[in-house]
Amino acid sequence: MTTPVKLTVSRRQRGTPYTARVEALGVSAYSIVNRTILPKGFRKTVEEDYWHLREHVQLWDVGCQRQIEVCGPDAAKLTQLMTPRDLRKAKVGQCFYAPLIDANAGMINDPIILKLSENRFWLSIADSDVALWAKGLAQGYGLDVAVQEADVWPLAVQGPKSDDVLETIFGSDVREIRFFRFKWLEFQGHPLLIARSGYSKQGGFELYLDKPSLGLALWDAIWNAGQSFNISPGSPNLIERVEGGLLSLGNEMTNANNPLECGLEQYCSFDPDLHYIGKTALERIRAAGITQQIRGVLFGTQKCPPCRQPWRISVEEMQVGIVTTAIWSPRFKQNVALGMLDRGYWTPNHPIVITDENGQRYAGKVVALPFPETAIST
Ligand code: THG
Repeated sequence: MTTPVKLTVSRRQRGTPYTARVEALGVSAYSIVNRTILPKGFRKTVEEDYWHLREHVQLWDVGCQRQIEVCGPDAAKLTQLMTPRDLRKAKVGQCFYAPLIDANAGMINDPIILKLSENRFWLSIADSDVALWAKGLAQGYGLDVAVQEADVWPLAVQGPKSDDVLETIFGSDVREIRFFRFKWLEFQGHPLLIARSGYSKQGGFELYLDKPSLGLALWDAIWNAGQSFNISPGSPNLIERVEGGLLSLGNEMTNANNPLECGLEQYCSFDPDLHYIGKTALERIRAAGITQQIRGVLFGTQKCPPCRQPWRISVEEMQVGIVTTAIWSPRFKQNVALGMLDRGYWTPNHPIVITDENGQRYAGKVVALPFPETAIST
């Protein structure tokens, strides 16, 4: 084992408008995403947070989900060039989970795209520099468009009591927001974009604050409204995310992977009339057939360590894949994981062996994503 070291945080690792509250509530660790700090835990264990998120409501500082704003007469054209998802029928007020790919069909990012108007989009990005890619494309294609990282700071309210909490502040309008749609509702006289979305499967909202000076007031309003609903400060929960099959760029997938391997084929259009960067490469990959794909993995009856480097998956001592994220699930009473499985071994229930970074071996099996409830052993 290596000695634990501290990671020094300077101005290059940005805080958010909510950082003062997050620290007052006792944040215990940060990760860094898009050069912005992301709270990773508070005073509870990841398992306590998991149960709490499934039953109550949590407030997450997800300001690291930066918004790349694409604005101007060619905004729709540039946004469509970057993704295989067909946005031609997109309506203002809709959100789209969408892979972004390069000319080789390698994953660049997997943002939620928000259509703000016919000429204005936000790409709510995962951890890679989409602004530079978009600016380069705009320049190279000679597009009439402005690309910038917007001064917008998402805050997530997640969990089954999210509607109750936000109704206290925004009224019943908030309940009417449909999944992956957004509305502008007023906060202290300022229009605030509220979407029904978030990095959990427990329901909830994301509030895209475009006026950072209102950050602490917004946090406090939600925190105070949440008191009668047992609100806690929180962060994307690893157990919940793995069980829900939500992917993390840089962990489950990198630029070396294509969206078909990542199980994102439902977000890839091959319509002959649609044009996007990487389409020829993606068509070729599809025609040849992919050789690996993301799956769930259930393994072991003892808690595994955190997965910091990909772990080997084998069948009869032959490597057939890797585990990229793994954690003990108190509900499945086994470790749950995400990984890439080779073709021929990716069928649910296929028995496999996982070897962790300490050399510990576990018996396991492949499962479909999201993790089926029927896999819970009684
Ligand atoms: N919210 C916002 N921005 C983000 C994330 C987020 N940017 C970074 C990161 N998360 C992007 N990754 C994901 C992954 C999955 C989903 C959203 C963002 C997600 N998926 C739904 C699911 O799998 O059930 C499907 C959505 C759909 O069907 O369109 O929600 O969390 N703002």
